[in-house]
Amino acid sequence: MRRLEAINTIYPLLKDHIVVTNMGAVAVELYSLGHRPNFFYLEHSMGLASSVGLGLALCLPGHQVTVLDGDASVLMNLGTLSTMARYHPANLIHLIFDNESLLSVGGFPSATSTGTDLAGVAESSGVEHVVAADTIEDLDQAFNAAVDRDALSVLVSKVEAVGPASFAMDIGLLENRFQFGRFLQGLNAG
Ligand SMILES: Cc1ncc(C[n+]2csc(CCOP(=O)(O)OP(=O)(O)O)c2C)c(N)n1
Ligand SMILES: [Mg+2]
Repeated sequence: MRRLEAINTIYPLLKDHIVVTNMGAVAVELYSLGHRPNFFYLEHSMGLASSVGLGLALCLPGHQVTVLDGDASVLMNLGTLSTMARYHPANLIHLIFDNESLLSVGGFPSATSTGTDLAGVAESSGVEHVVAADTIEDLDQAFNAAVDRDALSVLVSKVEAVGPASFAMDIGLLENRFQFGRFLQGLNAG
């Protein structure tokens, strides 16, 4: 499965979520499907999209938060899974796209290419609902179930190591930061 196709499948639901993405390819791909003020592309801070998403989910329990992450980024912050399991916010979905590669910096193999099983790590970390969904149909079903579940879900999807042709995004880092911040402030005011 291609990640762009996978994101496109869940995009109608993402439109209503607070979404935090990993940097690089996944950010560009979500952006290419249509930017929204509730989308935050966490640039540079590799491994921390899930930590930002966890913080937002805990602070905004009335809103669904979805993190779109990458295998190598999760691998360099594995403690995020045990912290998530410990606080298990019911409104958090952590979707990890595992292309077995550090694709956005040239395509070096990550440890999932040599056997590390991120779904297994999430389960061993204490996350109750972990689903491996490697086809569009399975991801569609797993993501919808996660939204309906009202419990922390970690989804791991194997995807092809294919990214966008260009990494250019017509939104500045600071523009995204301020727009997203105002969106969150609006939620609090409402
Ligand atoms: C702390 C840190 N180290 C390295 C980088 C450079 N870097 C940016 S994206 C990336 C690879 C991310 O891999 P993955 O999370 O699997 O996502 P993919 O690119 O495969 O979609 C790296 C090494 C960075 N931004 N920050
Ligand atoms: Mg990767």
